[in-house]
Amino acid sequence: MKTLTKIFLAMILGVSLAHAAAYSKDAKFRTTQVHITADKPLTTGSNTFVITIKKNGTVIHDAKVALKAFMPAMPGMPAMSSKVNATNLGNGTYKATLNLAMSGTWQLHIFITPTKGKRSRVKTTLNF
Ligand SMILES: [Cu+2]
Repeated sequence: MKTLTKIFLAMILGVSLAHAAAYSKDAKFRTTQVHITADKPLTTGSNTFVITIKKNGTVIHDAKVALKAFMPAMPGMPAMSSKVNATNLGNGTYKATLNLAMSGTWQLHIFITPTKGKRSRVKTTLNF
């Protein structure tokens, strides 16, 4: 009976996970809002993010976007960083893959350069 309940719960969980991003986070700086998602839970190594960018509630669909993740040096560990240019998927969404060499807290900076107007930088963290 207990085993059956577990299997049933696992099935429900599996179905709901299939319909939602495994990872999601929101961050903002002034009027610039970013919504970050990943299909898989954050892990050591390669992580692919899809980011939606809005300014004053309107999507920014024509920006150059770069992501930088870094971790300062710690005792016994050198500073680590990973920087990439994101691919524009259209409709205000951008995709980028970062290499996160170890688990812990990473600082994430998202650099947004629109074709017109000011550049902006949104800062947040990634924890896993
Ligand atoms: Cu570290």
